[in-house]
Amino acid sequence: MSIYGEYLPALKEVMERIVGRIESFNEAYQKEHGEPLYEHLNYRIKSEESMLEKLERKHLEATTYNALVTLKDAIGLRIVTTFVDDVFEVVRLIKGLEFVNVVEEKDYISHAKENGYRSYHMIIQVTSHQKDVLGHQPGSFYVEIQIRTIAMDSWAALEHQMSYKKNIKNRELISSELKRVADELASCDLSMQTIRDLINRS
Ligand code: 0O2
Repeated sequence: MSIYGEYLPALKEVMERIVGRIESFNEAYQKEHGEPLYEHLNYRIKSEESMLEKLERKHLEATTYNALVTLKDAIGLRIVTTFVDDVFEVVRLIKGLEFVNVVEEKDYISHAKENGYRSYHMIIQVTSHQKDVLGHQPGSFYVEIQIRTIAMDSWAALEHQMSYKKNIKNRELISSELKRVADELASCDLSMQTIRDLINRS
């Protein structure tokens, strides 16, 4: 039996609904501005294995309720943009969707994590005509969305590799190098944005 119980079809439907709307506003943006709002969009339903691992890590019982309500990232989207301003435009557009209720926001771009991690995180609730785990119909399901630039995304992938490696040598040195690079990338992101603004204004 799946950790998602009978709700897997609903999760898929909710994911397709939000992804579809984000893809259509990207198309509309491209038509209007001649360039896309984001470079790519990845999405997934967290695998059974990862969900069970996370429940255990968080000392939570392996129940469908905990997988879908206590943890809120069974559905996850990552949107990667070229420019920093576009991250905030994506956030604005998502907030404007009529079937979306924003539950939590973490702006790790304005306030980077100590290790240098930068990204904009949102937890949203998406309404669906399907029944949810609380028995409500129409129901609602949580979706975690991470929005960041290409530079922030490549940094996070590299840092993720390190954090998952056990017995790594020179961890402190690597962490401080990662932090240094994160700050350099943030500075390049700002310069890229400034140059783009100059080009657009000229
Ligand atoms: P997984 O297995 O990747 O999904 P939580 O609510 O437990 O997910 P938290 O800290 O309350 O965690 O939420 P936060 O800070 O919004 O982080 C959620 C996710 O963002 C993480 O999922 C990572 O995918 C990513 N993330 C957050 N901080 C970092 C970081 O320092 N480096 C990298 N590479 N990614 C980060 P989890 O929790 O790892 O679970």
